[in-house]
Amino acid sequence: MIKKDRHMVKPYLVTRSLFPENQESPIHFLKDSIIHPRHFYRRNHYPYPDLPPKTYLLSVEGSVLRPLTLSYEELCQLPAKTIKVVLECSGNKRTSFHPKVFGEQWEEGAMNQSYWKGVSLQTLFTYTGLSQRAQEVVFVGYDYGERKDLNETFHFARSLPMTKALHPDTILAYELNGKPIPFKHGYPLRLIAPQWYAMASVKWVKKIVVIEETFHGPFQKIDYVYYPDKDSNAQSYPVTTMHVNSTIQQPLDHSILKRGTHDIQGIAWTGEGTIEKVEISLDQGKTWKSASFEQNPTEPYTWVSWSLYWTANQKGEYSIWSRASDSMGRTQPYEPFWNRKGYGYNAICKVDVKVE
Ligand SMILES: Nc1nc2c(c(=O)[nH]1)N[C@H]1C(S)=C(S)[C@@H](COP(=O)(O)O)O[C@H]1N2
Ligand SMILES: [Mo]
Repeated sequence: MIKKDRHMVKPYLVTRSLFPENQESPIHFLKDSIIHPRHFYRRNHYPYPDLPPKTYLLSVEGSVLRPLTLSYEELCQLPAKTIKVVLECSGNKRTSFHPKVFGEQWEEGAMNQSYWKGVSLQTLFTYTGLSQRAQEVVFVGYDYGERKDLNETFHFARSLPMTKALHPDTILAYELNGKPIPFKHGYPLRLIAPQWYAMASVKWVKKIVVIEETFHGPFQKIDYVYYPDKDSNAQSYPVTTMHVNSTIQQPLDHSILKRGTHDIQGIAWTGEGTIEKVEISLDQGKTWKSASFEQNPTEPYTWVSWSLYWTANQKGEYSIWSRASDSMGRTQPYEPFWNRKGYGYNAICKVDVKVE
């Protein structure tokens, strides 16, 4: 036993900033389909909030017929569902943009896949009713702080349009992988909005407000907006669903391999539809070979693990490219869609190796 422990090496998170805490998963080493919360990336705009766990009450207010306050225990009594969901930060892979973009320099590990259990908002709204003029639902987090650009204090808050809020798989979650949500990931209650980039999945939900207009909070109207132009806000539009994407987990970028057969492995995911195909190229995209899936790729909201054997008999340098396509007919592009805040990077994934 002692011998085994001495040889065991654990992965740790990779730190981007400590205050507020922003750390990513060493995604290359995380091959399980469910990632332990210990390896769950952390993305925060503000210091962690203080919570009053004993007296916690969620309020559902605004443009509803019967406003409601609910305790954690009461919420846990309502009909619930469990869904397996990929959460990906919209800044994931930001460091790959050229020219470089300001912001947390995430590599490929600002993402996670886990089981979340909770109550559909749709179910919650059957208790409150909705006014006919209801347009969006705002989720306000307990965390707050000053924004550098506005000299003003805000809570982290985001809205969803009614259609997304009422989708049966948009849930107010209270469990992560069968246990109460760990504090850093949103205890006691967290919104889970599958298919959208993870800024939509508000942690530490304090209140839910139904509004009759569009929400103008800074995390909606300034951040999490695609600005295609470097110097102006022309043609900007909000960040919503995840782009079709893939990451090569093995071999590692710039690693040195022996001659022989290697198992190229990775994951692929998308924000609409499901993954249909992952292709690998070893000749800069001239020819592509289909990788095989390790599980049924038609499960919604999840990533699929894929692999392909590759035999390298000759010494030399190789570039391994992966390209995923989804059932909506979308394929990872050769060139990323550059935007000023660096969201939604999904160009073909490339890993260079040397065979000796
Ligand atoms: N209340 C609150 N919710 C939040 C955030 C936040 O800073 N505060 N960050 C968002 C962003 S941008 C991401 S990517 C995910 C990160 O979730 P995690 O820290 O559990 O990985 O939470 C989202 N929800
Ligand atoms: Mo994010």
